[in-house]
Amino acid sequence: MADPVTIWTLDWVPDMPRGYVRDLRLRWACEEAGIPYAIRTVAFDDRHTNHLDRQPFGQVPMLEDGEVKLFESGAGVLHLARRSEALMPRDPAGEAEVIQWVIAGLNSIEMVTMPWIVMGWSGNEVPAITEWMDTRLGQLENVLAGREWLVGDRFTAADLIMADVLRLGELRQRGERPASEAYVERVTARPAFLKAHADQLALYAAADETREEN
Ligand SMILES: N[C@@H](CCC(=O)N[C@@H](CS)C(=O)NCC(=O)O)C(=O)O
Repeated sequence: MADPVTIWTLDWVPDMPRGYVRDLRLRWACEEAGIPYAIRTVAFDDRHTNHLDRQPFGQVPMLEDGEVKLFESGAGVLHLARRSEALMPRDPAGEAEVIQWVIAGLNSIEMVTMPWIVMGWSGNEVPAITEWMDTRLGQLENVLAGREWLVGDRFTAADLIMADVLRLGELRQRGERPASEAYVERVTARPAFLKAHADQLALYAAADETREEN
């Protein structure tokens, strides 16, 4: 049996981020890899100050694996991928490509999509941000039109991160990108994703009841 890890998340969140809190990436990776994990929480209400020693931005998730203590979901997923071939091939070229695409998902795609999404919440459109995102998603669509998976011929941590970035409803409703849509459908149909997603929703449904009692 693989050594268990601890995934830290928030003890409660409002409806909106449920199913999207990034501890899901770590849960999903553990489910894919067969790594046992425990969930622990920090309080939502004073999240910006109650765990700064472990996450300097007052966010989640964090991952603990023995002496390894990490923040940043991408770092956590890559750490888990080093533990399991289910997430990352062992040949140097395949491993390097997974790292490359994980970073592309976070630093070339999510780095552009998140400002666009936050801009939408604020209602103040900045056309340059929209154009930047449309271009970037169009480029990714061209990549995904030619392949089923980002690295080699199977699912890896690169797909976990990329599909998690792309699955936001706001992005999927903007423009026509059939290959990206099919990719998100395919990757998020995996049993490991469905379990991680359902478990996160269950955590917050249970937290609602405790919160109402207090
Ligand atoms: N780059 C960070 C982003 C972490 C992040 O945005 N966490 C959100 C939950 S998904 C959070 O903690 N939000 C609470 C807040 O910022 O107040 C990562 O990937 O771990």
